Amino acid sequence: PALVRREDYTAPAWWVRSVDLTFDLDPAKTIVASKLAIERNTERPAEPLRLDGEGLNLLRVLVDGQSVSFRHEDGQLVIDAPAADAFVLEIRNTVCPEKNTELSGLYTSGGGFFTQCEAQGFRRITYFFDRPDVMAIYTVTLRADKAKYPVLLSNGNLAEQGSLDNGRHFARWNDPFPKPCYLFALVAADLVAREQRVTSRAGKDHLLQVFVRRGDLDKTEHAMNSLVASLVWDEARFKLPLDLERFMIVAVEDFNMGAMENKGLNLFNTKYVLASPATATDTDYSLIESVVGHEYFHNWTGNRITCRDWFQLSLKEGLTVFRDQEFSQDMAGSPSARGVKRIDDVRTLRQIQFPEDAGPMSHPVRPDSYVAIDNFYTATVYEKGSEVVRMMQTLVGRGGFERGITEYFRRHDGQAVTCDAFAQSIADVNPASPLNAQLEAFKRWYSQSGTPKVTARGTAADGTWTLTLAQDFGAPQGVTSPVERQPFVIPVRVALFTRDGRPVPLKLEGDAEAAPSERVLVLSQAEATYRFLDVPADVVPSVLRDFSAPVLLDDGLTDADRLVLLAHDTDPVNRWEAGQRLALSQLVAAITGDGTLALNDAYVDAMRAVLRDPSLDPAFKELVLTPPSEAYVSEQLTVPVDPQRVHAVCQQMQDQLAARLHDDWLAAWDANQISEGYSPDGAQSARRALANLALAMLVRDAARSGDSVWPGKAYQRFKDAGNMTDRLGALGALVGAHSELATPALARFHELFQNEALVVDKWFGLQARASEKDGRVFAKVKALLQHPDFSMHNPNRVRSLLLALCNGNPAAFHRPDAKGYVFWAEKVVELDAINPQVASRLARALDRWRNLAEPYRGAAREAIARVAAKTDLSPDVREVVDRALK
Ligand code: B3K
Ligand code: ZN
Repeated sequence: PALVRREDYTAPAWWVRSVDLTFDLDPAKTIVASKLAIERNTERPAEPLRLDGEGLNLLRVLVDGQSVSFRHEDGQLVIDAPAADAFVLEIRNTVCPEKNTELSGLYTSGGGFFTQCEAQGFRRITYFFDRPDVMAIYTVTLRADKAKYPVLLSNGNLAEQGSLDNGRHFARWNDPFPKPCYLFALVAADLVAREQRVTSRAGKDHLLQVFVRRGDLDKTEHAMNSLVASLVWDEARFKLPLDLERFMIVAVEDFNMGAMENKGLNLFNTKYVLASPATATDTDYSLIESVVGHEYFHNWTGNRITCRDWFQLSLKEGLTVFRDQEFSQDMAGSPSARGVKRIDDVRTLRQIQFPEDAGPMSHPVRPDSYVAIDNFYTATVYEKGSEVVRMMQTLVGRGGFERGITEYFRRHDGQAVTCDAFAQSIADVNPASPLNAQLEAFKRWYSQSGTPKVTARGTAADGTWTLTLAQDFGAPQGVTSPVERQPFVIPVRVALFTRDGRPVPLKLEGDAEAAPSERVLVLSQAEATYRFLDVPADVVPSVLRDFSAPVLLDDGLTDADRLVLLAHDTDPVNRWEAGQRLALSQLVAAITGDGTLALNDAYVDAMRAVLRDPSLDPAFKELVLTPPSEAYVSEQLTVPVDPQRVHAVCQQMQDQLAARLHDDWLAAWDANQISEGYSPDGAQSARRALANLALAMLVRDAARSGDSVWPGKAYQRFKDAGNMTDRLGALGALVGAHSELATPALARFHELFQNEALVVDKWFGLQARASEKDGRVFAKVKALLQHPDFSMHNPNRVRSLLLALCNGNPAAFHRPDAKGYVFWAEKVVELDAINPQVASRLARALDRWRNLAEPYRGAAREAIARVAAKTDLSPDVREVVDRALK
């Protein structure tokens, strides 16, 4: 398959002004009639008309009502010499939605019709210029059997509906806003809707609808509340109102990703819509809030202003992730709840994006090339892209950033633009900011891949504290860059504390005034030195507070320093990080040493102090008391990774925390019981999170000591729980400790929830992620593949079993006998024939094979090579395995 390059971008030779689509929907054979008003782009040299199409059955092509000669070339429909500079092109073709297992284009799910067009699904519906910079006004008519498909939806506003012969009916929709075809959507299904009318600040009325299958209506309240909150927030924070009379969300069970921001008609994976206390966890509730927010925010950042080409994907994704993160923080409210959300985001970034950027799929936030664009919906484009936007906000201030957003819309509303255009808007309205002064250098965050490493060293002498910051901006291993790499512009938030925890005012030499507690330094050279005046002799620096830049930090602190920060830092991120680093250094020492761990007393005492501190948010305690994951630990090693050894040492850590803090876990469990009715709010979910961790620790410790009280209590809790968070927490505690009661509990859980698809996913997922012991988990997953509820055709199921094992359970997957890799290779190939996008995600489970120790490394390489040797791989999987082997 061919490589597409950013530098090859050219503007389209033709524009489409309007699109009129008519669908005669039938699962086996849907007829698509398309009428396009086309105009030559007079700024381009004359070129043939080339329309993208994939797997279509073409019936006819007319130009201004006349037949025209055309040919097929490289999967495109080519009309060599259209007679005029403006004409109407009519195309009629058929597609077969029920055979569309890729879930891209028009497909069936649960007896209804749904679409997914981003990035290149529209070409699987009809011939078109399938590129985001061709924007048109759409009119869509849907015709279908009325009894089977009572609800007919498309983008925009409903213009007309009525009955037709033979029990069929129709609906016509108009979308007043020009859009690229990737934002097109249709739905035809038997659905019901929760509806709510809202009035915006500007006084406009809107109808909000959440469509779900009959029977799921009682699970839509939270999604609707989240939608209303999103609307209110975007108007308040960024002055961005809803621009349509009607805004619809539709839940669908078979969906390749989380959700899709089609104009006025968002399609959602059921996982990010449906919630009831009995079926959804607190985490599900907060994910729903953030995904509903994310898709809603796309209406401006993505839809009103879209991407010029797919290399600019982060223009909409990085920015929209930033917006949803800010939204969730604002919804969380208290400073500590905001901190907890930030820690979550930082953890995701470091756990997923950092390894991605150090492995074979490393790419800049604005990639330079791709084979399959769907492979670039990555943590780099999304999460690192969001960090890049966050750094801009840090450099221009919150108010300056809001002004920048306003300017961005003033300049580019209705256009398809680049990442550069966004950065320019923010910088231009903040002339005095460091972003403006160093814009070109700042934009290296878009063009240079890899995670820079920052070293911070402080020394004190004569009342002056000198901080030297240095950055290593060299290429990550294995990355060759076409241009010479240059330093990044890195905002570094710094504070200083005395050893008894008092913040020290920061008077930077040259500053008129001292900053009372924190100063943002902007490192833009390879190295810089900063002198702070009037600083007491013995201070502990807190560097990169709030994770002010997506970098690896070497702060050179001692354990004693970290204990000070863990006890006193006023920044939740660095306070948490101090604890993580204390854990990490012990884990790494044991892994690279003789494989045995004995937690030091200072660390255990510090963890006890956190657990007992009545002033701390229970959610924060839960984060601090959760040691770094095996995947994260593995990434920190400078020796080849033996996943079994990492697992063994991490297990020792958990066992020792369970044993040595036994009484404190007991106290935490007791202190965090909730007697009021269930609410997914932050305060309650914080307490449940800590209580569930305490329960898991108590059950784990009981397994060691042979005591049966806590497993019994967990089983009781599992049976009686009034909500899914507590039920799953108790079940997880039993499964995680390999308790004998896990088996009956799992059976009971399945029986209770067998008709709740999203809960069945949890049931698969819990078993696939369970802590490995003697190969049991791996064997169980293989057995579960035969379970009647498992299907390779449903992406949620595949994620809950296969991705959970291969991506989420290193010790079960990386086996010395290589069976995990053999299994992986088989499943990648099997899945690729069904759904390349999902297969390609699974293919990435071995991205980091080069870091493995033998015998894992050789066996992993062999498995990748086995997949790569197949000649009929999709471009998606082909790109991933070829890059892995390169
Ligand atoms: N924009 C979509 C992702 C589309 C993925 C295509 N493979 C959802 C989102 O980011 O909001
Ligand atoms: Zn998005």
